[in-house]
Amino acid sequence: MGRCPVTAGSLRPAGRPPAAEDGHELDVIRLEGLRVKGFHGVLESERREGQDFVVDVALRLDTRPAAALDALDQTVDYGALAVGLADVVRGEPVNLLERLAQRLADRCLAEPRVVAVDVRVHKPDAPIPEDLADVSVGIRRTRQRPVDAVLSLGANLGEREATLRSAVARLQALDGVRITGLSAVVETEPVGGPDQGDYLNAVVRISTTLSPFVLLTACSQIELDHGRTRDLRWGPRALDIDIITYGDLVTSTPTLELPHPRAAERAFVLLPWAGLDPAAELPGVGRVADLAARIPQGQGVRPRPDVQLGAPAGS
Ligand code: PH2
Ligand code: MG
Ligand code: MG
Repeated sequence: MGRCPVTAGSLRPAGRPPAAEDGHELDVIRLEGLRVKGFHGVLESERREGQDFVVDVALRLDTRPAAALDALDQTVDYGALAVGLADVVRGEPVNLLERLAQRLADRCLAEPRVVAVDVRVHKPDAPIPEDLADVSVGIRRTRQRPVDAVLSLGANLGEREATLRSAVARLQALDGVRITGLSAVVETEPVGGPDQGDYLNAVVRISTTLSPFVLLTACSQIELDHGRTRDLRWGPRALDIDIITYGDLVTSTPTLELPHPRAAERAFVLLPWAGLDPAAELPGVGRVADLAARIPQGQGVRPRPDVQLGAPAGS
């Protein structure tokens, strides 16, 4: 590359490279300097005229089966992958190199033998008013095992039913999120906060490869897109999406506490959740069905069988 490469993006984590199941250090297949015209960028001129993007990828995998059998179907066909990566660059324009790099990493990890990948995307002709040889973003991604997470949805302003339905559709559309269960919808009296209208509440089970923080950010964005404003704690809201559990993770940070600290007392979470998943556990607390059974007389929670959020679980 040029004289003065400037690299933005994640630093390579220190430590050992990923290993095969037997602990053998993984092998690498590199594709370098794949140059493709695309229309990505924040500037209108970049979207209109396009420019070259240059992609390097390093695929981590165990090549021993391919070596032993001398068989292409035991490894990654790098010719086919190069075409797939070029299609990503030629495809739907995005604003940021970060997002393009993520899409390229996703394409690499769609190859079943690839365990991890380093992607670097260069924009050598970036419209920058300085003599800059290159700019690039590098990311490392490792195949993630999906984790089951449970979300609580609530709305008590505006078209509550339409809002919940639209929120479910937006969750389903997120890359890295698959909805695996939808509870019945309940109408509930407000718990805490000022005098306000009743809520519609439901619980959604997902399988996700997103980290808890990325999931939280995505949920907050969906709230904002449905007119959520942050004024009063426990005040009325167009849409609230809370992460109740993320696998069996127990953690407490300034922005996220898991499991949700008040889930164990909230009838509007426990009752729909227990209906969806009678065997579910609140990590570190106990069985959801047992917690739900302790709620006296349903505590302000009424079934709303007339409100359906989508296709039933499992379909
Ligand atoms: N959410 C709150 C506070 N109070 N009450 C009901 N019934 N349903 C809710 O979703 C709810 C609440 C804070 O998020
Ligand atoms: Mg809440
Ligand atoms: Mg919330």
